[in-house]
Amino acid sequence: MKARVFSGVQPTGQLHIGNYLGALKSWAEIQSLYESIFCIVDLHAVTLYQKPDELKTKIRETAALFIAAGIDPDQSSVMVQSSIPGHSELAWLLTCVTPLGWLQRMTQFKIKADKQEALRESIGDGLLQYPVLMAADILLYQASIVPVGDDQTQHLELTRDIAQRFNGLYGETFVMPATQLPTVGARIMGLDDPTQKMSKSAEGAGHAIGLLDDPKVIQKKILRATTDSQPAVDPATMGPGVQNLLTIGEACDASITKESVAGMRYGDFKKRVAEAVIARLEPIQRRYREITADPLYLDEVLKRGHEHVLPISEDTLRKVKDAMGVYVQS
Ligand code: AQP
Repeated sequence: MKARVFSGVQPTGQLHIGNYLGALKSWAEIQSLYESIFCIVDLHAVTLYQKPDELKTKIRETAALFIAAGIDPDQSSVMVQSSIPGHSELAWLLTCVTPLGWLQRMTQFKIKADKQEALRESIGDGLLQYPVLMAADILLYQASIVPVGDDQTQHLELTRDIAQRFNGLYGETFVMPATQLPTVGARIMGLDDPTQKMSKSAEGAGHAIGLLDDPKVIQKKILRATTDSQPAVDPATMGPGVQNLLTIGEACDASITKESVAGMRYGDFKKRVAEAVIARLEPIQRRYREITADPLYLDEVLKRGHEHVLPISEDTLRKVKDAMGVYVQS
């Protein structure tokens, strides 16, 4: 039997090159080796307010981008988190074994809670509980491999801690999942500020390269990306902005290396990186347009994904409930 892989993306904002290089690209590369489940995590998206109609559109757009980026629905299950009730049910059961202190220590919680406080908004409980829901997503399918960008490493450690605690309290129930980071592109930084992770929720038109950005827009964003005061690429002393562009370039085109760009003036280097990104995204954008031209195809893919994963989720929940002693309907 093949080991199982699970990973997900929130259907919020514009999917960007960081999501592609940190997650989707490696999913497509490894999917034939494992039994893969790729999920549109809409329950995570609503930890912050989303306009309902926009969220509905984004769920479909995200699913279409998964397929356009190379996820093959004949090989992998593409499904929507809220379509499987087990995600929220298991999240509650795991909440009951998770100490509050573990959640309050999560870096992403601290950053997002600070942001909400700065906006004088009260901090939603969902923001705190988010990592337990993520643990439930993974443990529900007994996934042993979770390919993510490195911003999720801490949440994965928490998932293992929760699984270990549950197994310790109630007996061996969950498979222990391992993180799998891509070798290049595990953390792509913002083009406007290379000290910040590229993120869908960040503001600023020049922050991220959207997977559906027009080639002219991509070129403009890269040409304007923050670098440093040096005139040309010096691999020994390059700052975080140049390093980030190099990482993006290397991950999009293997002929771009530290050695091949050494000494290039920044203008030429940026043009080279822009060319590589545009060439890498062109077939994805073309395929995306084909997929979205046929809404029935997407419905069918999501239905198939749902049907494949539902029995796995029901099996785990039955085991968890039985282990905890809560009522299992026969
Ligand atoms: N910058 C990144 N570099 C590499 N990988 C990344 N991922 C996200 N950003 C980068 C990986 O993409 C997958 C989906 O993550 P997400 O849906 O949480 O995307 P996001 O861009 O982080 O979205 P948000 O809404 O803006 O979230 P916050 O504000 O939390 O950053 C994951 O595998 C992630 O590692």
